[in-house]
Amino acid sequence: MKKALITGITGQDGSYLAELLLKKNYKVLGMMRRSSIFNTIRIDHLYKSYPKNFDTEYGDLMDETSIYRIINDFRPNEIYNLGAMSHVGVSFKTPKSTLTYNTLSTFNILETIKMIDKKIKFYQASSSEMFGATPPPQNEKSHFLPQSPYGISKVAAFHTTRLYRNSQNLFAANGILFNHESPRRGLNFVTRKVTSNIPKILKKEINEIAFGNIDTRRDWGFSGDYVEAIWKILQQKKPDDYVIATGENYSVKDFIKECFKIVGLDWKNFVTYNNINYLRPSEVQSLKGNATKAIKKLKWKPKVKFKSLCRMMVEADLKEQGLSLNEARKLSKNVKKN
Ligand code: NDP
Ligand code: GDR
Repeated sequence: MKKALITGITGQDGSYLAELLLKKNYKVLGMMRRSSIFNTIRIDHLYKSYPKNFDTEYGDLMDETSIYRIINDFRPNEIYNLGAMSHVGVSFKTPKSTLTYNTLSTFNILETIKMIDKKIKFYQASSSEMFGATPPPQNEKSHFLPQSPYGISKVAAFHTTRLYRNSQNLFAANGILFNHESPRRGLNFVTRKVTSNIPKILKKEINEIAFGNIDTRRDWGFSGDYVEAIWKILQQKKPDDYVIATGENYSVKDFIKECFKIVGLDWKNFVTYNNINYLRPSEVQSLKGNATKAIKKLKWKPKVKFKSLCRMMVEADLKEQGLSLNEARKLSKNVKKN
């Protein structure tokens, strides 16, 4: 039985990846940090469904003694480093801790692997944000021109991973993932912000949603598809770096428009702007990945495309707030313009 350690287990990707590995009969240990209220909502079902093969352990990416203890005790075959301060906008407000967490965490784990067992395979959650101002389409050979402290931290961690692969002969690989979303996406990322607020508009709890720049373009996929690619990256004979993307991009405005359309509302009546809270000091204008290498070598392909993703997220948020799509469409007839 293979054993996998996942950092960032309480996050969106951590939960989908754990689910995938457990279905593949792995024993999975998730590393989580202590929080003042329980934040295991995305993984609670896994403790119940896989009592023997799934567990979590307290640790912190900044505390290398905790990383050493966990790896030494659990002896995983694979480590997936998903833990990070992952919000680009917030990284402008907390640049130092973002750089520290997102970069040193990778060093801490790779150093520990080097000391304990060089056969442990390592996956680093790299990001399309690293490409920043480089125009689309972006692939593995595109330049990194990060536009945020988050982007810079991920470039440093990307190169750290390559360094340990090349200089220490470790199986250390990067997945350069473009935006991927799901009903489990954090509420302050733009897609989930849209889909979680639509039911509130329908129930007249709010009458508008404020955004920053909605002309930026992103290549949006589904997290459930992307964790499949993450797993495949560690199953290759040799460690390498792969772009994971759908190859299509849409503006934030397109996303908003599509989601409002699903429930029968005209987005223009409910959108406002708040440049102080949501406009970033510098922005990544357009991301569109070329995943040819992954499609060929990993034999991976995204299944969920843009419109299905919008529909999946809208329906999940309606359901979470007690509405069916039919009920939502009926309510939309009585919701007034802003
Ligand atoms: P989330 O923000 O949903 O999850 C991040 C996870 O990291 C959480 O479990 C969080 O714990 C944990 N974490 C943060 N800091 C620490 C720390 N100091 N010690 C221990 N754990 C910590 O992110 P996603 O699941 O969306 O993304 C997973 C990874 O992939 C991240 O590294 C992200 O940067 C990267 N990525 C994501 C993309 C996307 O579109 N989703 C695209 C490309 C890369 P807690 O719950 O306690 O906050
Ligand atoms: P991103 O995702 O920055 O691409 O990073 P996010 O959903 O935060 O922003 C996407 C785009 O929407 C614009 N935007 C807003 N964003 C947020 N969050 N809230 C708003 O109100 C708003 N209004 C407009 C943003 O400016 C941006 O252009 C995500 C994260 O998951 C990273 O961890 C990951 O590495 C990258 O995707 C790939």
